[in-house]
Amino acid sequence: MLELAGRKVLVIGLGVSGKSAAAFCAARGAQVLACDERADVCAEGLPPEVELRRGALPDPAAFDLVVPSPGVPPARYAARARRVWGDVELAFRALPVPVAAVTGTNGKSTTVRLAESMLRAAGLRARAAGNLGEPALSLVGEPLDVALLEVSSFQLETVEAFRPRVGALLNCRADHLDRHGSFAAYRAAKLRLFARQQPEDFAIVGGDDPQLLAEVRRAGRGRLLQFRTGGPVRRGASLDGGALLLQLADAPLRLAPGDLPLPPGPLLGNVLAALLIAAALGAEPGKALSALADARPLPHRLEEVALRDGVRWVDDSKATNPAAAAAALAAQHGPVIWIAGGRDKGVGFGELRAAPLSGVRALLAIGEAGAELARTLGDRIATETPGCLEAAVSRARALARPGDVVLLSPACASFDQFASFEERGARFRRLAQEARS
Ligand code: UMA
Repeated sequence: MLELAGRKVLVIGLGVSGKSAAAFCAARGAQVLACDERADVCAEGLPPEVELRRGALPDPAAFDLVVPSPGVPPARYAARARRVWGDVELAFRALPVPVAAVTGTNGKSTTVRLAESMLRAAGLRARAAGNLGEPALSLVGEPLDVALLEVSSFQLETVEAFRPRVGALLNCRADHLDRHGSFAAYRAAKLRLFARQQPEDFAIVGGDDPQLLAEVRRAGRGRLLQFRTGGPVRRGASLDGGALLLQLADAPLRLAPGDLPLPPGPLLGNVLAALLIAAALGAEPGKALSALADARPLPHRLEEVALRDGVRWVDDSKATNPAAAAAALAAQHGPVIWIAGGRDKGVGFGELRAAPLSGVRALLAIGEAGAELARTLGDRIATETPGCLEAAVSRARALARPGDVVLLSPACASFDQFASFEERGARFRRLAQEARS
């Protein structure tokens, strides 16, 4: 399926994805030029046979194959490239096992990790990679029964034959519009997940969004399964009293969680989606569900990082779009001092006007988008613009009373003031743990 020997391959971008792709193609006999526009990009991790170029990109037309990193916009190469495969396409072509791929605006990593532990609890050798950090190609050569991939809209722009046995689109809300140009284009990229599926494959979708459901139906030929926490579904996973109802084929299966902890709010939808993914890949559902006994929330997702003088400090730095921040606000009990802001991804904040704001005692708006956030929500809630995270935490410390939650749920990317959402969350944790009322 992969004929790379002797081919001229251009890898664009030398982050984790590009380095893995360059090494992968070189190991298969391709002649690889790896380039990055950053003058100081480091060559560590590149095999010696890969030629490295820093600075201006070469003409893609001179190569048999272009492998762009997810962060490189197609406008940089697409018009002149003969063939484009991203690292997800390469991994798919090389993996000899069924692939389940998960996309969506929010909840991808949580769902993929849950599905991974459910598959393992059912005795299958499963490993997850992709947008969650480790590149997709890290799965190639591993002893696996199934491969799990978290895929972003960026990665889905560069697939061709990619056909996951199980594809799951959890939700689709405004995000990354600075890159895709419009919500329609962003959603179209997500729907590419299903384009190559055949009737023996599964297409899983969140059932609460009728428009998305209709689009998934049209996007491919896979068997449609829905997951829903707020009502029944025809095929898929839903709740029935305190139990989980699973219906893949004809007979429904009722799973009583017993002593297993079912998470609250949007996380419950992630559990249903993960269970569907695991079951569609052959896991025995009862065994899969037992993985919940050891499930822990991932870092920076509604993670309680300090409890001081009756004030809970919650790090939700991964909430990098308005929909995620709105869900975080909805999940709080008690008054909230809300720290938000950072870099707007072309999305704006209008959606937050419909968020549950009644519990917000103060919004402390930071970063590039702080003023815009304050303008958008200032007539609804008390708002201040302390500018940076340090100042926001010190102001939160002054405002907080016992029973309050100080919530970092930014609704924005971190790149204006931090290297990543992880760095932003870690800084908040440290400041919160130092904080004394
Ligand atoms: N570069 C160029 N020219 C460009 C753009 C980038 O030369 O026009 C170079 C940069 O100088 C840099 C390199 O490309 O050296 C970075 O490439 P990259 O941004 O694709 O980063 P990677 O380290 O390869 O990480 C990528 C994903 N990054 C993005 O999608 C922006 C990671 O997702 C992913 O974990 C990793 O591959 C492994 O699959 C991150 C992300 O922010 C976490 N994803 C978005 C999200 O979750 O919202 C989609």
